[in-house]
Amino acid sequence: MPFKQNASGKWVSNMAKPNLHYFDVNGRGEVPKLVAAIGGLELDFTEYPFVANGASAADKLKAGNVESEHTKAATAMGMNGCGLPIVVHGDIKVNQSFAVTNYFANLGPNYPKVTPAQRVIDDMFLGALEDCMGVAAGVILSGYDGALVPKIMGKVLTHLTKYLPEDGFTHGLNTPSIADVCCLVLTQALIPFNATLGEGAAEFYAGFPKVVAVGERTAAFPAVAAWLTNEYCNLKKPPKAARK
Ligand SMILES: N[C@@H](CCC(=O)N[C@@H](CS)C(=O)NCC(=O)O)C(=O)O
Repeated sequence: MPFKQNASGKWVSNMAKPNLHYFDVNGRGEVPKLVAAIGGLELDFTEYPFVANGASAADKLKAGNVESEHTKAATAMGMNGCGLPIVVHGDIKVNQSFAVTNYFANLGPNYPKVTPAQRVIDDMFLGALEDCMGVAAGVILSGYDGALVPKIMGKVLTHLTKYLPEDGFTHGLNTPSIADVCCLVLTQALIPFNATLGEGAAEFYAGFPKVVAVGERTAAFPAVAAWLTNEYCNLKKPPKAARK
């Protein structure tokens, strides 16, 4: 049995660390990494140079197949055609960032226990992040109009603000959860959000103080603050090839 439940009902795995396959930039891989850091779940990392042929499934189909390190690796592990993140853990091999994020939340010994009401809010934040990701990544990868980024982000952050507290984390727990991690990524990630908001980023974010504050509190949480200095944390980094 690769999993058993500990005394507090948390599922514990007796397999080696999950191996997270992702690019050398922030993107759909950073939320699962932050969630693992909060939960104290150790990961192995396989990192690929950032190469993509579009932001959405439709854009990728239109652009045609791309052969790169990550597509070759995906094919070699029986995951042909799957975008990253991919996680390999014993016999488990899955893609899709939502699945990977929730898997790490479930496995992390220190990840907070959330109620169904808190969990559905966390999932909503993941969906909101995905809506912004699709548009902002499309500006970088598929030639979308950059003016769409403040529009979608304005709409999404206005909505998310309704769920955010004046102090502390979204669910009032003493540990951040996925919703708080999404606030951090939406406000502090270089690729694609700050890069596509460009010079207007500071002025834009000033309009969403609650989201910024939750992001800042999440960044200051000790396990997150430590993770932000890890070599595999790409939250604020350009692709490796563009680093000095
Ligand atoms: N719905 C998928 C989308 C995955 C996806 O498009 N990932 C991007 C990086 S964030 C990617 O791997 N692009 C290159 C490719 O699809 O080959 C998810 O949420 O994981």
